Amino acid sequence: MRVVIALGSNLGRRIENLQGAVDSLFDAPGLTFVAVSPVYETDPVGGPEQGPYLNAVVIAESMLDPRTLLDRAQSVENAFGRERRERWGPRTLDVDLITVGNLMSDDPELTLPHPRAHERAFVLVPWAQADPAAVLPGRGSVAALLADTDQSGVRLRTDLVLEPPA
Ligand code: A4P
Ligand code: MG
Repeated sequence: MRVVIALGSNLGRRIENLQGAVDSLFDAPGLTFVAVSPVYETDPVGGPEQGPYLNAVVIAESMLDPRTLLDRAQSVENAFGRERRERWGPRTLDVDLITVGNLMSDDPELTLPHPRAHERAFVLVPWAQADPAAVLPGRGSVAALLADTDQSGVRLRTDLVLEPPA
């Protein structure tokens, strides 16, 4: 199944946190790298006053079950010093599962597709760059969703590049 993973960081050495996430996600067996998006500097959405984020999207193929993928995402967050203080608050690293194949789930522990992905330019813009034909199950093509989304808070950082996993 195709797996779409969103990465975000607005604390610490942001680009190093994102690169570390790319590397560690693929450290263990079960995930095969497909693509990584460009890096975007994005205005924070929701939550308290906080600094700008770097956001990117990674695409993989996997036969792991979704809970195993969530466990891996959360252990990568924890490895980068993520502290859960307040919802939508600043973080060294956020690793969210955006889609896992065409799976649909309304479990609060793992909602698929990610319940806010369809309206978030900081997810849709990098995703469309990594996979121009991308479709968000239940919502339609990412390109069409983007046409209805304000992208003014999302700026390409041509000076920053994420490498494929080491
Ligand atoms: N959870 C449920 N579904 C999922 C999923 N598909 N992927 C549960 C990952 N986790 C999922 O997440 C809270 C709980 O969501 C987890 O325990 C998991 O079981 P969290 O990472 O602990 O907390 P959070 O990230 O603060 O909450 P949430 O609701 O995931 O926040 P969002 O909606 O992801 O927003 N602005 C910019 N510019 N860039 C950003 O990256 N990120 C956020 C976080 C807010 N504003 C932002 C950005
Ligand atoms: Mg999260």
